Amino acid sequence: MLLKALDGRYRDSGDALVVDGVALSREQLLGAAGAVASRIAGAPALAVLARPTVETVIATVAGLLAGVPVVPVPPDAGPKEREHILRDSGAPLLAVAAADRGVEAYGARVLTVDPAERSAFAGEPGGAAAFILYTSGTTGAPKGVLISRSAVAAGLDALAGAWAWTAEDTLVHGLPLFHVHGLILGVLGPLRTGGRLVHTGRPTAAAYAAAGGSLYFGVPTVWSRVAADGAAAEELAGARLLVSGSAPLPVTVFERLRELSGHAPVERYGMTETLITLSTRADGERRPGSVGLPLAGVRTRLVGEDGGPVPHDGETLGELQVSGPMLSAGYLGRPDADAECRTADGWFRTGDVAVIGADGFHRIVGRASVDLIKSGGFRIGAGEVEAALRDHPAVADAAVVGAPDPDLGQVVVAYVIPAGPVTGDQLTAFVAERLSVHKRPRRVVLVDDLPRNAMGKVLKAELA
Ligand code: MLC
Ligand code: AMP
Repeated sequence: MLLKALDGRYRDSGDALVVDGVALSREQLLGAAGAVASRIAGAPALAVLARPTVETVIATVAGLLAGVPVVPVPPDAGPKEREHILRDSGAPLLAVAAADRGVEAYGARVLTVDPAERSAFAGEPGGAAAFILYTSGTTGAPKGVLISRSAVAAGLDALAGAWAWTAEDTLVHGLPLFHVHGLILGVLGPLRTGGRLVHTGRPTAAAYAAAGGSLYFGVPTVWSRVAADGAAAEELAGARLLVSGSAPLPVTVFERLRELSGHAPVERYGMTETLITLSTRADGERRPGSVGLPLAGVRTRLVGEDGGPVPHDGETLGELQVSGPMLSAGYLGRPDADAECRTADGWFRTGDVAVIGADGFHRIVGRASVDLIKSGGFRIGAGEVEAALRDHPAVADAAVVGAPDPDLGQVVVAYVIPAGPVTGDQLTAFVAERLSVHKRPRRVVLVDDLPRNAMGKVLKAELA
């Protein structure tokens, strides 16, 4: 069983989870998810408007019970992005909470999730894909990553091993429920290990401090805000393990957390396409700036620009390639994109530049492409934001880069050649309305021209 916590042994042991203040026991979760599962059985996919609510958790579990791939839709996705996800995934159903039943579903049928419903689902889970998760590439619209049930199981079990994660743990986080971090690790993790989940609605320092958990997840922006709020960080002294991931954790934040909470955070590395592949361990060294060792079943290698192997000497940079049982099954309907990131011998090219030490510890140095930006732990493709900006009638051309930022790691900055009167704030609002709000440029610079090479390609390194 994928979600061990929902089988007979655990069912009656109190609240399984609390999401933004709403509690559900395992019985309630299984009953409500069973009712949804009966209604969706046989569908090719189930889109879920993934607000941080118990309805999102119920719909996700329903998809897993019925063997229908779940397609989380970011709740703040503007019309352009939402329509793309619904049409590209082919999901005929969109699960929502009652408050959202009037939402535009672009041809999908809206299905309202009722947490009070109870029904046993007797069917057997069918298809192999558990999730189709949309994520940005360097260009174009987001692609759907096919994540199998077996990848989820292997990925979660490997993390449970590394972090000594058991049914005794209460996991606390407030991350969005439409990505690997918040949804697969943060919701299915506790349902697989049998532990409890407290989702705080938003990942604020105050909410983390008040939650009293044993295991805490955050992206570096969250940990940086916790560390800046000394009293909140001190409240976490009673926890067992603080885990950071989705972007590089600054060494200063690592050290500050250790000083205030007494815990050296565990840092782990992954991607939507691979789930988590590297981590420091609960029972091992937690080295600032390092994402540790391969998880169970994972192999890694570094490849140089000439395609040859790179020595594991802690100094020489190479592209990180990974293999393991938690890797995705490819991009939905995009064999071309898939072929680009898999090698002939079956390894996944992460696009991240790393070094590996003689002791096997990995350090992520950065991304090979300037066109993938990480802001607050969200992955943002420069090409998608540029395309949205070019849809504005007063934009002649645009180039988008990530600039360093102490809070968000990187911020989206747009260099725009105007074709008419327009302000930066108008362009920011324009992008925020069409795409997910976090993809909006936080700074817009109006320019007469963009630096280009002889081929006419914008020199982004000069802009960044
Ligand atoms: C602001 N808002 C606007 C707006 N400007 N709305 C419309 N138009 C505008 N111009 C609103 C937003 O909707 C939101 O409202 C509010 O302002 C705050 O938004 P924000 O400024 O974007 O939030 P911020 O504080 O910057 O968020 C920081 C953060 C967030 C850390 C909370 O970045 C976050 O949740 N990050 C987690 C990303 C994550 O989980 N990544 C995992 C990827 S998986 P409202 O209504 O919402 O308050 C992965 C694999 C792995 O990477 O390894 O884990
Ligand atoms: P996403 O697909 O949103 O999961 O983003 C994956 C990318 O996030 C990776 O390719 C890395 O660039 C980055 N990433 C994830 N975890 C870490 C980490 N611990 N340190 C540095 N970068 C990370």
